[in-house]
Amino acid sequence: MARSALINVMVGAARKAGRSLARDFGEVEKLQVSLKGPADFVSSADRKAEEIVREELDRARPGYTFLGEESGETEGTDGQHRWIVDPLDGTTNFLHGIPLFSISIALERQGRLQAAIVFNPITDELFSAERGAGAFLNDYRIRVSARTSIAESVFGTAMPVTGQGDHGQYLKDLAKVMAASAGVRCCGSAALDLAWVAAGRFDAFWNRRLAPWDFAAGALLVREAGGFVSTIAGREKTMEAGDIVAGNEAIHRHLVGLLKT
Ligand code: 2AM
Ligand code: CA
Repeated sequence: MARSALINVMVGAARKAGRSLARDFGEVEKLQVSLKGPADFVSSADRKAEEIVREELDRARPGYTFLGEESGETEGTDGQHRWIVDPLDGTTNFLHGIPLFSISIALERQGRLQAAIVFNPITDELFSAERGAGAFLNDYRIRVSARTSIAESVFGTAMPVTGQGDHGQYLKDLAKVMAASAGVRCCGSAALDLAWVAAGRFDAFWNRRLAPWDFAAGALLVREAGGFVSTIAGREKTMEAGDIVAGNEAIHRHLVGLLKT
């Protein structure tokens, strides 16, 4: 597959940061993180990965605005483009030695999503999309699933944890989806969950509280794979709205209907 120069830049940044994360993940697995404790070690792995992504992107496309989970937003001189980066989505998995995490890189052009990468450096699965050019897993074109029956569908979601989100509301959502579906999976990396919707592994995904870096790349992947992305109210998804429903056309519509009521 011939990739655009832009996607090549993003892939280069994701792979370089991925090598750093994979090395650090190996240390977590071997539990050789005694000096500062695993949580400190993981946040330093996270910051290091963001620095690598930032350096690589800046070098290739100087002047673009950069929004990263670790460093916040740095306004660029370009005025047209903004990177939205989560260098380690699935931090809790990483800390626990669970090999489900990702690097998420999105590019906005004049406020619209233009290109996206979600990369799992452990499985070496690289999801990519560019506006109007489709979505890919490594070298293969991917599409959302064709299922139309909610009873046969599998859903991804991200669950709130202690001190986070509205647990009562979440349990209501979950009760509805459990009662209607073939299964609910919580993998711990929202970016990867959305990439899995794009690849047709999950039929849909929902969450009520995500930050832009958790879903920006995943949202473009789903759209370019032929799927739909909106808020729970069914409105057009914006970067500001934290809630999200993504899926193939039929299951997206069913899920919005279920969660809205
Ligand atoms: P993280 O690993 O980068 O923290 C967990 O199921 C998913 O929700 C992960 O993608 C996680 O991202 C994200 N997440 C965790 N805490 C969050 C918060 N307070 N706001 C938004 N997203 C969060
Ligand atoms: Ca995240």
